[in-house]
Amino acid sequence: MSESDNIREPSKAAGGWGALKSVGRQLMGSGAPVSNARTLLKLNQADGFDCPGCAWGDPEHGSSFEFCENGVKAVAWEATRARVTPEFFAKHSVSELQGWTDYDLEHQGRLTQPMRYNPETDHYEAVSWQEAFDGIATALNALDHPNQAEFYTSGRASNEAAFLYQTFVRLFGTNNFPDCSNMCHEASGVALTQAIGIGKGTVLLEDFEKADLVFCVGQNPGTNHPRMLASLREVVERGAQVCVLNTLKEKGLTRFADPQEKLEMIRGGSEPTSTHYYRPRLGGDMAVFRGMSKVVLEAEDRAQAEGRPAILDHAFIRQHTTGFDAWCAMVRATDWDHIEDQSGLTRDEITAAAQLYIDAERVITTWAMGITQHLHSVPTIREIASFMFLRGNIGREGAGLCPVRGHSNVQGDRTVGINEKAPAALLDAMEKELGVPLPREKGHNVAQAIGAMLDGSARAFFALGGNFARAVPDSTLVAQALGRLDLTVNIATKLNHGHLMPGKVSYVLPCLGRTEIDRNSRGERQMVTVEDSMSMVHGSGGINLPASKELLSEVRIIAGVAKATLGSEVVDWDALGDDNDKIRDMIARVLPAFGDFNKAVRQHRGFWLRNPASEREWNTPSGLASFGEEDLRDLTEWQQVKGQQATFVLQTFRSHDQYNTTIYGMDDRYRGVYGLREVIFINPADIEGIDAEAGDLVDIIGCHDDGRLRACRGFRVVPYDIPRGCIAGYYPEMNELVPHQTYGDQSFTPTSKSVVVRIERHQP
Ligand SMILES: Nc1nc2c(c(=O)[nH]1)N[C@H]1C(S)=C(S)[C@@H](COP(=O)(O)OP(=O)(O)OC[C@H]3O[C@@H](n4cnc5c(=O)[nH]c(N)nc54)[C@H](O)[C@@H]3O)O[C@H]1N2
Ligand SMILES: Nc1nc2c(c(=O)[nH]1)N[C@H]1C(S)=C(S)[C@@H](COP(=O)(O)OP(=O)(O)OC[C@H]3O[C@@H](n4cnc5c(=O)[nH]c(N)nc54)[C@H](O)[C@@H]3O)O[C@H]1N2
Ligand SMILES: [Mo]
Repeated sequence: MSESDNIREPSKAAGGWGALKSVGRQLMGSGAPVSNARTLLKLNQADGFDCPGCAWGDPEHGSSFEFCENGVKAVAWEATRARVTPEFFAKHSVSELQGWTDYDLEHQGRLTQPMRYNPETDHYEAVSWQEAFDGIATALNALDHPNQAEFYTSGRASNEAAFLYQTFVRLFGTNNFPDCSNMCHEASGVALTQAIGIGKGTVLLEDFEKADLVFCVGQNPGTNHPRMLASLREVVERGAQVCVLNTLKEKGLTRFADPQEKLEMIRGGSEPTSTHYYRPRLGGDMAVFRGMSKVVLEAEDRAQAEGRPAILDHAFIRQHTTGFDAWCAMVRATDWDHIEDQSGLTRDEITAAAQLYIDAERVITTWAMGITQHLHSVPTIREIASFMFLRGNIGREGAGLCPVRGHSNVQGDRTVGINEKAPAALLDAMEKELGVPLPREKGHNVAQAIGAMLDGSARAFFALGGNFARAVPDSTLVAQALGRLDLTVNIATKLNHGHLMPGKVSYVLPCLGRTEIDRNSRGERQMVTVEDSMSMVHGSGGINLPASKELLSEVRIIAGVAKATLGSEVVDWDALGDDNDKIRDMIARVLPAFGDFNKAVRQHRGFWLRNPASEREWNTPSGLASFGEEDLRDLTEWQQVKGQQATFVLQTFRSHDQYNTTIYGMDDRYRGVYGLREVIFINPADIEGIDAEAGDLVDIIGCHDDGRLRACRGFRVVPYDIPRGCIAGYYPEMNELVPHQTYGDQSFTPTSKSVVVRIERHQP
């Protein structure tokens, strides 16, 4: 394919016929088009299954079916006809499979049987479930200490699976819970807990219908939360404002043609999804919010001097917050040069954005990875919260904070105890429920688990879903460390690179997916539950026949491993593994917020988990919402490594055809890239600066100074409307460049959106 085939005009709007065409292709490509079309009708329905795509909420009064192009991809991906059987593993050795791409591995289809690695033949071989459970138990019990094991969770796991898993792991004796959330919204959890006493957002989907202004910051909903576009579009249609802060001009944040709107599709029309669009530099958002707060404070001064009504919500600030004076002094002392330099926006731009805020009664701020994957993500989110406190934009209709979660149940997993530093209240309640003491010392997050694997203190890795080896920074280094462990276990639906670095003893345990019917030993259908970004908990029950007769639910697999490892004296694993209602009863005893869980979840559309901050009740040490305490930093030193020519700051993000490490296809339609993932997006002026031309191949070299050579070679230069000095490329390929030693302060999240690199001429 020539270079002009790879790089073309991007689509004019997100959604539209391009999305429908893609849906058709996905359904046909799955090998089961008809049954998958039927499957889609049950997506996000009260009696169907929760979309495994993202964690955006479902509308309260949604009667028509709710899905999006990328939800379809997620479903077709799981409901494929292709199978990875024992014969497949007999044919391909692990060393051979290591050379395959992520795309090729996952396109082999669904895993069908439990497999054990045979180091003598270098092949995975089929085993019975009981052999697998016993083998894992023996290896776990042979460790010198439970803390030598790392228990990873990916955010697709249901509440029931996650709760049972943390019960098992804590009884086994460790709090080592590295979690995909550590690489994702951890900073939101940390910062919001400090600011408002709960690590979750405070808005409901209905609030978007009432907001006068939505700030949409550092996220790309057109690809990653497509159903959110409908909400943004509705805000704009109502005459309210959507102000985007994004380093790139993302298609979905400009226009959206809703494939579910028949007339619009026929007319080929589309509607705007934003009214204002500003492009800060990577990591510049704290400066933007600081600048906007400065404008608001100055406007308040003028209003006071002129005897006009106040702009600040003084009553809210007085009654509900602490730290206002100190924070104000800091904001006033920050000068405009510093703000402009750090934000990459001009004072005029920031003033115009702040004026929108001053003019709006009800404001929502949403954000995702563009905010959370930086060194200073926690202070940035504190700054966002402080800005919102100024006019009391929290805990009332149409206003609030909305971190838009990634994996469909990543928020729920945390709620039910996947937490390496679980609150004492949860551990107390678990001890009361189980009647035995549990470990209290903090466990490992992802960064610490990687450290323990690299220094040899970790000996076992167990994954409830996900693709740890590819999702983490320095992925090759970490994959090699996985291969040195005594035990690796992966519960998974599809084969990925994380399974191909087997430890001495290694198992791959295939599980049912969310779209599949799960029956217990009495033949009763089981459902699971999930929690979305708006803290709504709902049920999810599959409708397709399982991909293989051998598959077990995640819950039953966890129960099997737990029983073999710990015995059944404290917990009747067989009973819990066989009846999700029993797990839910246990969750409700440990976490009273779930109320009469089994009853509530069977109501139409589930129920809302109470969020005190959304009712202006602050579970912070002071009992008040807390203004930020950090001053604006100077990113320059961090972002420019001294003595190195032409350094750039790289963000690693998602293309339109991927789900994290799962690559559905090679196109990124909204950005005009086709058939290729090895690209870098770069400002045309910077292309000249590195003496290259559009379409050239270049090498991108990491600048982190620890003696390790980090390189992505032969990437194609794509001119793009992106601030100078900032470049962008795709994760997971570029995880080779992300150093595992640099992570966010307090969040420990890899700095995947600010990787310092230089660009060199390609050396074949
Ligand atoms: N189809 C699909 N859906 C998904 C996923 C998927 O891979 N595919 N992943 C799921 C998961 S786990 C997650 S966490 C979410 C991720 O959802 P997003 O956060 O939307 O994910 P990214 O692709 O990383 O996009 C980051 C966005 O932030 C912008 N950005 C980057 N750095 C900065 C910055 O410093 N400032 C500002 N203002 N903007 C910045 C980028 O230009 C980009 O638009 O999506 C979830 N949904
Ligand atoms: N450089 C860089 N790195 C990043 C990011 C980034 O933006 N840039 N984003 C980070 C983020 S936000 C996240 S959330 C992580 C994601 O990290 P992970 O959650 O670990 O990765 P996924 O790619 O979502 O996992 C895909 C695998 O999950 C398994 N799977 C799918 N469905 C199921 C199921 O129902 N049950 C089970 N048991 N397994 C299933 C399949 O085997 C599939 O191969 O990556 C992080 N890494
Ligand atoms: Mo995520």
